[in-house]
Amino acid sequence: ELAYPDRVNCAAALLDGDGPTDPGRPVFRTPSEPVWTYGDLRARVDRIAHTLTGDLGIVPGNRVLLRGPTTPWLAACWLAVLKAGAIAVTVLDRQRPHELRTMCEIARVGHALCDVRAVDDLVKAEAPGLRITTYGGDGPDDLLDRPGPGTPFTAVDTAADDVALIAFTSGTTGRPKGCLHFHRDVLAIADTFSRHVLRPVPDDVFAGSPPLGFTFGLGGLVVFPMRAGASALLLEQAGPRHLLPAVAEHRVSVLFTAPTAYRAMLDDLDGHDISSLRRCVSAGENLPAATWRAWQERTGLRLINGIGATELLHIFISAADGHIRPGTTGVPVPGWQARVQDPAGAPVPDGEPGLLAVRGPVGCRYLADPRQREYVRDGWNVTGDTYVREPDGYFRYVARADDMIISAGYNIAGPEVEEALLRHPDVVEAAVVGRPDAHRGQVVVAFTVLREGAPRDTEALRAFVKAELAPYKCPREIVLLDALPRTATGKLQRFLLRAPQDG
Ligand code: 3SK
Repeated sequence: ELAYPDRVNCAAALLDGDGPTDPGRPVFRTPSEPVWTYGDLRARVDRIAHTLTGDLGIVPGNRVLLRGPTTPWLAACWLAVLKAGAIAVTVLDRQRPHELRTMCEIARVGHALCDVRAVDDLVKAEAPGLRITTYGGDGPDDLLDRPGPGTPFTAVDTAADDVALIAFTSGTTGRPKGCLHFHRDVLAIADTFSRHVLRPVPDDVFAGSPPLGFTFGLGGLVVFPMRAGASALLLEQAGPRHLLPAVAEHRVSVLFTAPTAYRAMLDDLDGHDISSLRRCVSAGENLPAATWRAWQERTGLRLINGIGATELLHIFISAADGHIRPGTTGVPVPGWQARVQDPAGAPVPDGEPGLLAVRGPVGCRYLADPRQREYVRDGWNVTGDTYVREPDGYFRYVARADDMIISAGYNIAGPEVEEALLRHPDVVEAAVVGRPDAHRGQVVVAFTVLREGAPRDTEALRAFVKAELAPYKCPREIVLLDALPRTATGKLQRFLLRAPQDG
């Protein structure tokens, strides 16, 4: 049971911990700037909080949009907004003007703090009534150049269930949904997944690819390290090519990224000293067992698989160390419960596929959106994933519920076919969808990205899959692409692949 006081401000709790962390300890590192210590961070957060509540007139409950690349300043703005009792509305710096405008409308955002390098699209969004303040520029109006009183800022006395954060999820299609999260939720993700699975220590250095506008990154790069008095390396460029040198140079010990990036890094491991790594978290998408095994063979490290959701803030099923079972996601993280149920909400027997339903310290609360009724049913959060629960309580991913393919009466899980393709040494990425077909209902079509220089022989690929899977699961067609379509958070957009291809 997690118990928080009735009144808690999560930013103050992260900044000060159970007693202030030694002010000289590092909190944020970057490839170029001097290290930020906890003392630096506290002083900078307080200065920003004074400006927010002074010059900018922000009062508790105001919604403040935050936008910019992953930098310590973005993290400091996020903490200052929360410390001032306002609500941080996090967006990705890849989001475009029309998406930003929609999110500002949904969240009724009045102010924005924006990295000066990311301001053009926000201005173009023309969100009604939005006041934008930039940071990181050099004009007198820049957020960081305003003189402050130089005194500590007393955190606003928020209730544990006051809203701290609005995080947007667009899923893989559709109008974005704003998810409300409380001050206590921010602490709960650290006190469940991070505490029990990562078990961080103050000397850990966290790093990874998810941006701070995605709660995967916010948790992994700000909340988890700070809750443990540890530090994080914040990278503006965090693609697979950048991660390995960064791990080596900054002695990163806890890494967060997606399965595709682990696969890409496998080709590039030689010449990089990654001996500092002790935990590697893979989430955001299904982790194929072949990727798990290849990573273990090459690095000796056991990937920590996890399923999380913006609706639930972070990861709720995973497994640690010796409990990891390749090919499964794991077990409910302590504090969480999970089950597999049918569309009417009745539990299905172990070993049979059904809808994943979870409940725990964080729940889905969409902001004014009727889709709330689909996601939360009888107190369970129904995530939209098809899962099987094994008899000993491990949860195995099957597919996104709306991605099951039904072909000539057979139920086919696209990820199983994708995993078979990924076992081929030339395949870097694979996505499998059902395409409408007059005779069979749907036929299986695969899209793959091949290693550079590999022969573009789709018949050989089909023969390879045929040797791996029952014939009815084999793709009728294999299409070669340079890249797969993905959302700003890196999730595959299968719906784009289902449409008939041009040419
Ligand atoms: O996969 C996701 O969507 C996710 C969302 C929030 C936090 C963590 C994860 C993996």
